[in-house]
Amino acid sequence: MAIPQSKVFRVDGMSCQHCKMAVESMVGKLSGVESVSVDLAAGTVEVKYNAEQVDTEAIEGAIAGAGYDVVKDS
Ligand SMILES: [Cu+2]
Repeated sequence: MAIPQSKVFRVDGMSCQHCKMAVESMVGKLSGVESVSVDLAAGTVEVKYNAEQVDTEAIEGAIAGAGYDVVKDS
């Protein structure tokens, strides 16, 4: 049994409920993603996922596919 991982992504461009829904549905479609939680005020997306099924690159790709920019750390 895999332990779910959790990661908070910083995402630019999310400004309303529509953005929130778009990101949550795109990321939520990935198999291995257990939950997606968008915080519009903070500009963050918290994702819980099974690292055996999906990786952060795929999650970032889904966020980008929804039309938003993932802000890279460092
Ligand atoms: Cu919007």
